[in-house]
Amino acid sequence: MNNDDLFVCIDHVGLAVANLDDAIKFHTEVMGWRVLHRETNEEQGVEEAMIGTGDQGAENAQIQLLAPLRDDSAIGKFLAKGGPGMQQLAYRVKDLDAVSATLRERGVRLLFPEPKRGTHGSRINFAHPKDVGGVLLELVEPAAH
Ligand code: MC0
Repeated sequence: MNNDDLFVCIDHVGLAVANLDDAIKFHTEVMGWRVLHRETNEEQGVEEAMIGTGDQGAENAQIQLLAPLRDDSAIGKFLAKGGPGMQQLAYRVKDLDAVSATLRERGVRLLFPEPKRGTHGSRINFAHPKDVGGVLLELVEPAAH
């Protein structure tokens, strides 16, 4: 990573799914991935699982399965509008506050005034899809574990 790089790498790609257990079954039994982590995030209205290879550490990009806890959650609305599919691309950052300030200076709207809690205690925010080429972009600062 260069000093003036904003992003470290792709952290994960998020797929909206209607039912987490069904999606896990498909992605493990058919696609051959393994579940690396699973949690519920009440604030975001999601039940989620991170999948990858068995010996993969969190340093590699993962696939995130996102199922809605409520119809009026971000994932619930996404599913109602277009059905299951890729909902977000997530870039890893070292310093979310610094990257957020830079992006705001450059005219990119972030969806939350302050960071939220994401997977595994990470700090997250999102850039509006209309400002980044039609993709919902999540910024992730991993927790220091
Ligand atoms: C909406 N749009 C999208 C989009 N969602 N474009 C690309 N990807 C998406 N996922 C587009 C719509 O098509 C529409 O375009 C415009 O953006 C406004 O959409 P809307 O339908 O009016 O707005 P809403 O109410 O559906 O909200 C969209 C928004 C929302 C992105 C603001 O989903 C949100 O606040 N997301 C951030 C939180 C989140 O996604 N949480 C769940 C993951 P047109 O052209 O029709 O105007 S939680 C998570 O990921 C955590 C656990 C983690 O990783 O740690």
